[in-house]
Amino acid sequence: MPRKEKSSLNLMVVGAPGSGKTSFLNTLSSHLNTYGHGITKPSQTQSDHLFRTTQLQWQDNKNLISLTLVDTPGFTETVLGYQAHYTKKYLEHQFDRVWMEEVKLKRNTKVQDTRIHVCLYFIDASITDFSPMEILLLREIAAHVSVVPVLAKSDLLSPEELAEKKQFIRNLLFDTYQIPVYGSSHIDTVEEDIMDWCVPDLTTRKSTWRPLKSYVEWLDQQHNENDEMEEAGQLKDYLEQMPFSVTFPKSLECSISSEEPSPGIDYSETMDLIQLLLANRDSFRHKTNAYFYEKYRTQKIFDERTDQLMAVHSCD
Ligand SMILES: Nc1nc2c(ncn2[C@@H]2O[C@H](COP(=O)(O)OP(=O)(O)OP(=O)(O)O)[C@@H](O)[C@H]2O)c(=O)[nH]1
Ligand SMILES: [Mg+2]
Repeated sequence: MPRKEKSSLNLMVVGAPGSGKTSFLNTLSSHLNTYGHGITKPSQTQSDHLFRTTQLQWQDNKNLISLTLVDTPGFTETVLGYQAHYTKKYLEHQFDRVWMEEVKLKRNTKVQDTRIHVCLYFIDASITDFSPMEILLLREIAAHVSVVPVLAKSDLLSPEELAEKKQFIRNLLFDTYQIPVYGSSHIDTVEEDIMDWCVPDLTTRKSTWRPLKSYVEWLDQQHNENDEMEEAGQLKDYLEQMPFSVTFPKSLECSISSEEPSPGIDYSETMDLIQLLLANRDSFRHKTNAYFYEKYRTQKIFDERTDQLMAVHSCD
């Protein structure tokens, strides 16, 4: 029998209180249970102050996937600054664990990677703007991990409202606040050879910020001119669809939801999102290692050298 390929994905959910973060993680687990060949390892849950971690293993015909799901509580506006601080600390702590292993003389190559590879940011369907604190939180997270925005409880919107809301959120993220979420045209290049489809400037890899409309047009042009630019086509499709709308699947809606869903709502985007997460798990992991961790590590070395130099100068 061929050996199964092993891979992993560490996923965190953050966002508005009561926006369905925990429900989505439950939907994801039950989807894997139903459509995979079962969750092979009983899930293990650990809780600390803010972060609730569940580990599961899932397998399909070819793959054995370890999933770590990190749930966080939604916060009201008054404590968003606190949430931004602790979320950043949490993400950096996972980087430090890898760093501490790297500087050991004898490294343990089997140590588990606890760095978060992707963060789903839940945006309430009633959003009219991001508050300054929410922008701070989003920027902190997006500096450490690929952030995939999602529109929560989309069943409460009509199809027209949904399309309008998605366009509104895309404009807020890309054009008004320029938040470097997953797929945006921004990247601080710290390494020349970062290769994956979410790296924006596929030909020159410069650090640029393009307004969404012209960026999508540019991707389309790249894709049409060069058949090999399949990534550009995928990225364009993603940018046109994001934020994915998330809703209970039909089977769960009546038993769990306390609110009335709109009739005839399409649940496929929840499944599209799950597919995106699973299909791009290697790319998310790669970006965490080659970009976010590398950026953190470079800064850490720089800070340590600066401290050493300051100490030498203060002794003179
Ligand atoms: N209509 C509708 N209701 C939902 C959906 N997802 C969750 N809910 C309901 O919304 C409420 C909150 O859901 P949770 O999953 O606990 O939300 P949360 O974001 O984890 O909440 P906090 O952890 O308190 O921030 C529950 O009553 C759910 O049944 C959805 O997609 N549609
Ligand atoms: Mg919750």
